[in-house]
Amino acid sequence: MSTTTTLSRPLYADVVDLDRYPIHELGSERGRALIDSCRQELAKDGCCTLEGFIKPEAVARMVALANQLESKAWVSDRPHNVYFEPFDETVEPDHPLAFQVRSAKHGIAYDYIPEDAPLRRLYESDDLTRFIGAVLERPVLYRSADPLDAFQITLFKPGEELGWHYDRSEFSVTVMYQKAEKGGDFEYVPALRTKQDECYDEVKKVLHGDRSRIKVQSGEPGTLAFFHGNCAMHRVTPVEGETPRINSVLTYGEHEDMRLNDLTSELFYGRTSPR
Ligand SMILES: O=C(O)CCC(=O)C(=O)O
Ligand SMILES: [Fe+2]
Repeated sequence: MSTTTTLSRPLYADVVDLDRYPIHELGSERGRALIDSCRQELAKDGCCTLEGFIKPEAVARMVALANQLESKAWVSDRPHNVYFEPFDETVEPDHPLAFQVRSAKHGIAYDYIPEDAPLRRLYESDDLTRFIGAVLERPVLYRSADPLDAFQITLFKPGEELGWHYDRSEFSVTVMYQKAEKGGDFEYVPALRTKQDECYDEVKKVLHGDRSRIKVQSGEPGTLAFFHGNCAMHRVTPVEGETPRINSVLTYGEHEDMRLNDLTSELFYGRTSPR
């Protein structure tokens, strides 16, 4: 009889390539090496991309699910500034506080996504939360408590895009399921602002077409990406061609009760409470 402990198979073993990304054994040598390399990439580029994190079969199931749920998606299309704050009419029109960008997307809320959906099972596992927390060097990290936004699926149909913006949350985690034929690139400018300085002149340059500090990531299907969305201004370029870009944003916070405010919830989901 074997005396070694038999570890139970994680509930998301069919979702993550655990040979390459052992998030179920973070304390092991391979687990620690994974965390180290993610931290280094994040510090160097302001973004860390883990290609092939999600297994192809799970990706295919998420694409099928997104197509199946498309009629439930909330379609939003509106102008905003990069801070998601009311336009400031007292400054010049090309000032970042007044400058208009556009975001248009199809958002499928958390409460439409079945409990057994591959990525929902992964999102709800404590192993993933622990892994994200370890990379971000957070002693405590919680999944968002928002019933609509904590985990969702977004389709960017032809012509849709996400304008330049900063996220309200400090960092973001995305998972790509399907790329557009053209466009739909994730573009970001690492550390464009700091907690102390909005760096308006630098922001203005990017808004007016300066590409010298922009990094581009096309995101192959199955990629999980981390980025500091609160300091790195970012956008999704307009989708061209027939194929929608499909992905999810996984939302975390340092407080147990993190939720969207009603205004943002209305904007992205057309409601503020679950069905
Ligand atoms: O879809 C992406 O790649 C980024 C999404 C994003 O920036 C957001 O939802 O705030
Ligand atoms: Fe964002």
